[in-house]
Amino acid sequence: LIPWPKVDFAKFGPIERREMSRIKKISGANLTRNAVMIPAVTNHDDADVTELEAFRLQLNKEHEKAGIKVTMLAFLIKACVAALKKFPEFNSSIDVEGGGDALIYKHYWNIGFAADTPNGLVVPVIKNADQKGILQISQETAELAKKAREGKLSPAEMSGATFTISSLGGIGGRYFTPIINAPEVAILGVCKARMEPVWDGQQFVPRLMLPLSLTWDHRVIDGAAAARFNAYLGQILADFRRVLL
Ligand code: CAO
Repeated sequence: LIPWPKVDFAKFGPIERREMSRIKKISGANLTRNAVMIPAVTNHDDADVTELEAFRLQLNKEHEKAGIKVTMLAFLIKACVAALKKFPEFNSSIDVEGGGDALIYKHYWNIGFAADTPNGLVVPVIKNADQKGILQISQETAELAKKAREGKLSPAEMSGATFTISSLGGIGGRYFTPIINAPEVAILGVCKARMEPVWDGQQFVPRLMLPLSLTWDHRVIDGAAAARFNAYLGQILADFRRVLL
């Protein structure tokens, strides 16, 4: 690589130097390694979450008194667990210590989720998400996100993920290309759902469409599998009864 450009910024105007947070220094090094070393590709897709969002709002009314807020993120975690079970290579890691010629399939489903904090990005983990319901996952993600913002997450609460979700849904945007959190082999980026005219075969109907961006490690996964993973995720988010099939 050619050397990084050296510029005397002060020559062009006033400047100020600020040290990066500890989290940014650590995550920066990890992100650089992951971006440079993983042959990553991103597939974009949309999921129809019209009925799911109506169900979520109904659940929120039902659980208002208990103070539980049911979130889209909780449904995404459950939908990803179902997709990871159907496509197990997405829940694997390359056996680097064993020479890199084998995959280690994990028979547990721990889902990390990116949490934005004043000091930088952290990834708390919902352990054994396959064994938990939507209400419990909603509560756990809220507690972990609060702890993250307060800088109180323990290393154990940030380790052991088998797959990560990065949701910018509460903020905005359409699609983005998340960086895989090694040694995981895929990550799902989610943006803000919006009402769109969708052709139902006869007419355009207003549907709430959720943008999904799946980044995957091409050493482990190929494009067809990624497209199938996204399509399956979309089917489940459109109708969770499909998890039972
Ligand atoms: N589409 C539309 N609206 C959405 C949505 C989506 N996909 N996801 C959430 N929302 C809405 C919710 O309905 C809620 O609206 P109300 O306040 O009106 O009820 C609002 O956004 C907040 O949602 P939420 O409470 O469910 O929280 P969240 O899931 O958006 O966020 C968390 C939780 C931890 C993911 C978030 O705080 C966060 O840190 N996001 C940033 C992650 C990040 O930085 N990723 C990038 C990593 S790469 O640098």
